[in-house]
Amino acid sequence: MKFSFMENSHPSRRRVLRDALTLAVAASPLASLAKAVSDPQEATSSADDVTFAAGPRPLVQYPQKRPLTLVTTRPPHLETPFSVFDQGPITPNDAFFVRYHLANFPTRIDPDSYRLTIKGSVNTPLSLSLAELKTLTDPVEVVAVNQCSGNSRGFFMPRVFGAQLGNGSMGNARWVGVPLKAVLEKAGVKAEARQVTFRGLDKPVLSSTPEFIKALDISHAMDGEPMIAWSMNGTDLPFLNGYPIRLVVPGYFGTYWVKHLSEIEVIEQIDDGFFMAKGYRVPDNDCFCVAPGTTAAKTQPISKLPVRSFITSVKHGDVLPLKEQVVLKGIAFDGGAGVNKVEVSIDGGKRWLEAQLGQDLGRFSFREWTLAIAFASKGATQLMVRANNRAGETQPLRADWNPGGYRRHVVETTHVTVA
Ligand SMILES: Nc1nc2c(c(=O)[nH]1)N[C@H]1C(S)=C(S)[C@@H](COP(=O)(O)O)O[C@H]1N2
Ligand SMILES: [Mo]
Repeated sequence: MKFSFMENSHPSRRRVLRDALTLAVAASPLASLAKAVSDPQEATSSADDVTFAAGPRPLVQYPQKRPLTLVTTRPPHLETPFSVFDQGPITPNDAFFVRYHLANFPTRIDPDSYRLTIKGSVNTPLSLSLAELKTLTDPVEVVAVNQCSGNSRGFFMPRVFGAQLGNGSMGNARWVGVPLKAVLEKAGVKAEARQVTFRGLDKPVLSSTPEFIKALDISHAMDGEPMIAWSMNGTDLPFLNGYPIRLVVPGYFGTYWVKHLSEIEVIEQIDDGFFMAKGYRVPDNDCFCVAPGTTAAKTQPISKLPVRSFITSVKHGDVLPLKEQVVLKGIAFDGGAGVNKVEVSIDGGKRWLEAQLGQDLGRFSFREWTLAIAFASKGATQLMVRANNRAGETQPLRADWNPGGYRRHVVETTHVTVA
């Protein structure tokens, strides 16, 4: 059966939904901030217009968040309304997307008694308070994109299982914390170490559901880039983005960015937990892709963000003026090589024009781009945008396919009319 939010338009159904959301935050110290979900009838008209079979999606409001696009309620998966990405290269905390796997996520955390445990193949197991963590070494800062592996999954053709995400499961923020390396060095990693695993405070509801545990190779964990962050855009992490501390893995998909980080374990084998060995894997080949409808013989854990770009100033169906200057604007990003060129086509891909790049906030950040154009003729046309990075990578004109619906990075096309 096709799920439609309109099914909730019956008053009693509507109340059930609203109560379920209120319940999720009722136990939280943030409860006073919680707003019930807006009327789904009303919300459908204001939500992002995603052309999914499921229809337009409603907006919901959670603590510390402005209304965000609802994907699922239990556990919460909320997307950033796409218009936010046109308002600057940094995604505001209250607009930042939210993704959880397990319904039993924390609603109350006491920073004074919070502990981060470091155990396993180390010389000195540690249990650090937040104060100890914050003073362990000089804090470091990075502007980095957190993008869900399944961002844009809803556009996969043929369609794939999993949450049908639009383009709003990504965000760019300034993170402050300590390098993971500093914490591991304090504990003293043993020579036999092969990987480091991370878990947060959220727990499965059923004991048969696997815990959310992610792993990085020891060389990556010790290379100075992954960090344990407590600050996002100059303030504490929002509760739903991992308060009080989360792992930040610049250049890597969001799945590794473990929230409410509570336990780090150094292990002497390759982690065989569900979320490394079964979930979040991509075909083990150059394009991380297979022919639609097939599966790969060999897979590997998803890792770095491919180069990607969007037009943010124009949306599908917009009408643009003839023979007048229009400044197109958007964002581009990659896994850390750094975006060095953005090209735009206003004629469906026949000719490509080089856009001007905006301020460089670092190689893991969104990079804004602009391009002044003028249309010479009337009628329907397609705007396209393609980014390149310093590693010589670019975006494909035809979408790659993989069964998980991961790492979409096809050249985006926006259908407009010139009149
Ligand atoms: N503790 C915990 N951390 C987690 C997850 C989770 O389910 N639990 N999901 C991961 C996934 S898949 C993504 S995309 C990011 C999303 O980060 P955000 O909710 O801050 O946007 O968190 C990651 N960290
Ligand atoms: Mo994700």
